[in-house]
Amino acid sequence: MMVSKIFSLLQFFTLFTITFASTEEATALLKWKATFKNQNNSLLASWQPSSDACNDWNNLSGTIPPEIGNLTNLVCFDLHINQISGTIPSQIGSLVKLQILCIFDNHLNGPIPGEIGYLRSLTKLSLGRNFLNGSIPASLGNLNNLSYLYLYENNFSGSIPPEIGKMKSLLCLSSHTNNLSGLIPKTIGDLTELKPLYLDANQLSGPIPNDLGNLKNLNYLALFDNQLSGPIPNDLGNLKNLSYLALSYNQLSCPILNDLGNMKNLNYLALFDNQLSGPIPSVLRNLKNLNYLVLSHNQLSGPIPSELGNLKNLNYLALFDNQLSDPIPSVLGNLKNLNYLELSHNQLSGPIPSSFGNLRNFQFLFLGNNNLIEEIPSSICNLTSLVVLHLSRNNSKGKILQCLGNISSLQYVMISHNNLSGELPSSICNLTSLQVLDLGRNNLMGAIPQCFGNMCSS
Ligand SMILES: *[C@@H]1O[C@H](CO)[C@@H](O)[C@H](O)[C@H]1NC(C)=O
Ligand SMILES: *[C@@H]1O[C@H](CO)[C@@H](O)[C@H](O)[C@H]1NC(C)=O
Ligand SMILES: *[C@@H]1O[C@H](CO)[C@@H](O)[C@H](O)[C@H]1NC(C)=O
Ligand SMILES: *[C@@H]1O[C@H](CO)[C@@H](O)[C@H](O)[C@H]1NC(C)=O
Ligand SMILES: *[C@@H]1O[C@H](CO)[C@@H](O)[C@H](O)[C@H]1NC(C)=O
Ligand SMILES: *[C@@H]1O[C@H](CO)[C@@H](O)[C@H](O)[C@H]1NC(C)=O
Ligand SMILES: *[C@@H]1O[C@H](CO)[C@@H](O)[C@H](O)[C@H]1NC(C)=O
Ligand SMILES: *[C@@H]1O[C@H](CO)[C@@H](O)[C@H](O)[C@H]1NC(C)=O
Ligand SMILES: *[C@@H]1O[C@H](CO)[C@@H](O)[C@H](O)[C@H]1NC(C)=O
Ligand SMILES: *[C@@H]1O[C@H](CO)[C@@H](O)[C@H](O)[C@H]1NC(C)=O
Ligand SMILES: *[C@@H]1O[C@H](CO)[C@@H](O)[C@H](O)[C@H]1NC(C)=O
Ligand SMILES: CC(=O)N[C@H]1CO[C@H](CO)[C@@H](O)[C@@H]1O
Repeated sequence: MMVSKIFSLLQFFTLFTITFASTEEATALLKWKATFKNQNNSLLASWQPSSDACNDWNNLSGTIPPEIGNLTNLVCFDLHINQISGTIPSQIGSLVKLQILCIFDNHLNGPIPGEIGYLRSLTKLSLGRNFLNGSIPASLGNLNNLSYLYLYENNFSGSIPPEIGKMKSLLCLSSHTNNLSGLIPKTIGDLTELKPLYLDANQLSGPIPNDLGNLKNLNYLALFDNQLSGPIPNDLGNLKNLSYLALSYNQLSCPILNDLGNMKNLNYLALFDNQLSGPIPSVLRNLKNLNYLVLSHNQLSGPIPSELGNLKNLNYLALFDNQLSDPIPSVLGNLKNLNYLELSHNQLSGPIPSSFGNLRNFQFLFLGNNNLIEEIPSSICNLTSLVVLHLSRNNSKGKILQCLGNISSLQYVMISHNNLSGELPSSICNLTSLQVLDLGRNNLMGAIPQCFGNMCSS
């Protein structure tokens, strides 16, 4: 009677793919279940035997008791997205058959017990989005069957242990949004199976190790929002499978290396908010899959290379706040997929290329704070999707285009601080979506069109 009762309950523990070798284990499990605070949770009642061994239970609260250590046959422990609180007991180190430990998105605090290093069968360790702290235990290096290590969005501090490089099976390492400091260990370069590597939003400092260039299978590399310094290492150019490279918000310096031109699969390149200097390398023309290119807020100088006109897939291009000079290459008008262009705060001179009239997908055009002294080309009026036209602080001359009134999508027109003259055309009244029209500091004259009523134009 008692035994059958236990088993009918155990049926519902679908997350434990274990054979209960002893009544001791079953007792431990039930004891733990009894610690859940919300016993009457309707989800508990609906637990069904499932083909998915790692079924998740939602909305459970309670703690993980030390007795968990008695479940020595446990293979899969999955309680992700619940409200489990307290610490991870060191007894977890007894679950030597555990292959999956998945408790992300709970309220766990305290450190990862060093005993985790005994779980030699682990293939997936997922602890993200909790309140865990302390340092990453060096014993993790013993987990040489581990493929997935997720530590993101916790409060881990201290440095990344070099032993991490011993986890030769690792495919994915995500430890972003913590408080990790010190150097990125060179040994990460030994994790040659690694595909994504996320260490962004920490306090990591020092150089990016050249050894990362050994990670031949890497497709995602996110190191942004740290305090990394020095050059972008040459060997990163070996990462031919990389599709995403984000090194922004650091203190990287020196010129952008030509080897980046080898990353033929790159579609996202973000190097903004660093101290990179020198020219924009023309070899970027090889990055034919590039979709997003942001180099803003650096100390880049020289012209915008006309080779960027080869990047036919480019959708988003931002080079603002550098020291770029010379005219804007008119071949940028070939970038048929361009939707966003921000070149503000440079020393660009000459005209706005009339070829921009070809960019039919253009929605956002920011060219303010340059020296674009010529007249605004009427081809701009062909940009029938344009939402933002920002040309403030230049020396553009001529009249405000009558045809601007044809761009019915316009919401923001900022052309203050220029040398525009003549009258404000009444066609502006057709811009029914207009939210901001800033024309201050020009040489405009005449009346403000009737349709503006009492609206102030500057
Ligand atoms: C489980 O382990 C604890 C110590 O961690 C022990 O006190 C207890 O007797 C064991 N057995 C059960 C069924 O909880
Ligand atoms: C749980 O449900 C039982 C009967 O349905 C009820 O007697 C008990 O008070 C409930 N407990 C809580 C904590 O709601
Ligand atoms: C989760 O539990 C809390 C109370 O413990 C309850 O207020 C909430 O509605 C539950 N959410 C879901 C999705 O069941
Ligand atoms: C590690 O994985 C291999 C291959 O899947 C397996 O044969 C071996 O038993 C695993 N080691 C442990 C400690 O589970
Ligand atoms: C971890 O957090 C606890 C509070 O949850 C705190 O008492 C402890 O000092 C923290 N440890 C470290 C290493 O920051
Ligand atoms: C992280 O730890 C620091 C110091 O121990 C504490 O001040 C901070 O509130 C913690 N942050 C989170 C998100 O737990
Ligand atoms: C980060 O860690 C440092 C010690 O390394 C500590 O002083 C600081 O409070 C922590 N910051 C946060 C936001 O947890
Ligand atoms: C790169 O990715 C392809 C498939 O996307 C894969 O076949 C190849 O092994 C990976 N590694 C290298 C070094 O090219
Ligand atoms: C603007 O579009 C019209 C019609 O679509 C075309 O004839 C004209 O050449 C275009 N002008 C420019 C400068 O692209
Ligand atoms: C723009 O609108 C004017 C009328 O204001 C019209 O004559 C002209 O053909 C339009 N131009 C384009 C390119 O649609
Ligand atoms: C506003 O648009 C209408 C219809 O598209 C057009 O007939 C009219 O000429 C336009 N007004 C101005 C001032 O361009
Ligand atoms: C008229 C005007 O404000 N021109 C500005 C255009 O932008 C350059 C660069 O920021 C300024 O030096 C000019 O004063």
